[in-house]
Amino acid sequence: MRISVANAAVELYQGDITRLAVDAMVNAANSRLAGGGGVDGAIHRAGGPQIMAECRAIGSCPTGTAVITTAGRLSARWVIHAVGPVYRDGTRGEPELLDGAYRACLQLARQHGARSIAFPSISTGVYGYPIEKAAPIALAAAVRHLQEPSPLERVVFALFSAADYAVYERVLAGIAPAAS
Ligand code: AR6
Repeated sequence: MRISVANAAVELYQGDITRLAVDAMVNAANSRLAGGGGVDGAIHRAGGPQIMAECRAIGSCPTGTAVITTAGRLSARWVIHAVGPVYRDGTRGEPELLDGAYRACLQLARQHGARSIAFPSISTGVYGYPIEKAAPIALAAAVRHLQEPSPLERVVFALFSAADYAVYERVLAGIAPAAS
C-alpha cells in the first residue's frame, strides 16, 4: 500500500527490512547500542561489523532518540539506530517516547539529505508495545514530517508479518484522506 503526502509517498512493505534499498535504514536498537535480537540482530548480521564499531564509538542513545552510523554492506547509506520505549501500561510516557524516536529518525534523515527511509515497527517486538497503539504514532509522525519541507521522497514501513502489515494498512487507510 502507498499513499501520497505532499510530494512524497508513505509505503508499506511486508518482509525483511534488510532487503530494501533506501538511503536510511532504521534499526530498533537498545539504549546501550549493544545489538540484540529481532531487527537489530538482522541489521548487524546483514550489514557487517563496521556498524557495531561505530555504535561502540558513539556509546549510547537515550530512549526516545536516535543516532546515525554508516550502513556497512547494506544497500543503504546510513543506519539510524532508534531507541523506542519498553511498553509497561501506556501511562509511563511510552507514546511520547515512541513518537520521539520516530521524529528523531526523520530529523536525522532530513539533516543528512536522505531521499528515502525505511522503518521497522519500533518497540512492537521484544519491547512489547501493542502494534495497534504503535502504528498510529509511527504513521502520524511520518505524515507530519512530510507535510513540512523535507528531502524525503519515500518513507517505507517494513512489517515483518502479514498480521502487522494488516494493522498498518488499516491505520494508513484511516489517515489517507487527511494526508493527501
Ligand atoms: N525486518 C523487519 N522487521 C523485523 C525484522 C526484520 N528483519 N526482524 C524483526 N522485525 P524488535 P523492539 C520486527 O524486537 O521491540 C532487540 O534485541 C518484529 O517482528 O526487533 O524495538 C534490541 O537490541 C517487530 O515487529 O524491536 C532491543 O534490545 C519489530 O521488528 C530490543 O530488541 C520490532 O521488534 C528492541 O525491541
